[in-house]
Amino acid sequence: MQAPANRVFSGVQPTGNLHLGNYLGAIRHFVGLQETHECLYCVVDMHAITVWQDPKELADNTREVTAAYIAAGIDPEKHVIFNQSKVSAHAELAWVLNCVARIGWLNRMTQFKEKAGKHRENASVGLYDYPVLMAADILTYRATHVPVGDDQKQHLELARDIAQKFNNDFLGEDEAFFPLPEPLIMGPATRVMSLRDGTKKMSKSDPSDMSRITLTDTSDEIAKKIKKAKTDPEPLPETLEALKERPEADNLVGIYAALANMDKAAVLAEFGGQGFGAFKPALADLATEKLGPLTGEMAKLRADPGFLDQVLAKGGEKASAIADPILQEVRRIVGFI
Ligand code: AQP
Repeated sequence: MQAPANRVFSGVQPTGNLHLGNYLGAIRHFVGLQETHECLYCVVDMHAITVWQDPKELADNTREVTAAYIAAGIDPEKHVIFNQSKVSAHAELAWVLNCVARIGWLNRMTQFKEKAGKHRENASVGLYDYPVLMAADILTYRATHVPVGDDQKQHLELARDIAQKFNNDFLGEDEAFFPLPEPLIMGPATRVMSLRDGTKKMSKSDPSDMSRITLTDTSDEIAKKIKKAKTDPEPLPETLEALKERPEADNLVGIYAALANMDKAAVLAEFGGQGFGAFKPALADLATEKLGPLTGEMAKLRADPGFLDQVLAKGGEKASAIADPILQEVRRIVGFI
């Protein structure tokens, strides 16, 4: 069975509060890859339920991520947009890979430690097993490239280890059924930080709505959040070295750079030496200009849930058509009759 040369897979969880980090770290890059790769973009609803979700909200949030994909510029006709639970191959391969992955490997996953926190004994088994399902998502399509934010790097390394061990265990050193998927971590905003704390990742589950810019915020809300964003009293530095010492300033400069398609050095060349009183309004204007059309288009798409459901249904069929023969081959390799 011929392996694909350029197949992209990635996903976003439908857990609400889709934010600027999800957009700049992931979704925006999904769009560009359509020119050069065959792309599958998934709404990972099975990942979402590793933490309890209200069923009605899960369905709404699934449509919200679908709308964000399309509004950002992903073409569901040329590529594949679908939700994970439509394609049973993900769950089936996850079981096989559960038997390949080692407990010691999962015990090292920092995201589980952060999310389970002090209540580890009470976390779902699914939350612990999340990275194996993620490996299955990618390998179900024998995807070669995975665009993600920086926080997913460790999970991608685990997916590569699992693919390698499957190949070695069943086929020997010289044969590779699964490609080792390459992470694509791109641009100046690979880890957008909270607007309230420059040492914490911007995240959907932060209790403070002021910590994130969401993809449904109005221009007034965006301006207010940027105005209130935590900063230090110094003017912006002139050099990247000096910027590194100042997490909140670094974060806002990174966001500006990503939105303006510049690098951070170019932003400092323009704003270095100026105070936040000048920089924050410029950032708010830029964010409104760039996010406004996306937010508007998302709202239009959200008003037509029937259309979004149709996109997901069609995408599910296309994804299954790719996954089914690969799963058939996995069954044969493993010895299932
Ligand atoms: N702050 C971020 N900066 C850059 N990229 C980010 N991503 C998430 N947060 C940032 C990237 O967005 C994609 C989808 O993420 P996800 O929804 O599947 O899961 P997540 O990483 O758990 O997202 P959140 O928002 O941080 O949710 P909670 O609050 O539940 O932990 C991924 O490519 C991710 O790297």
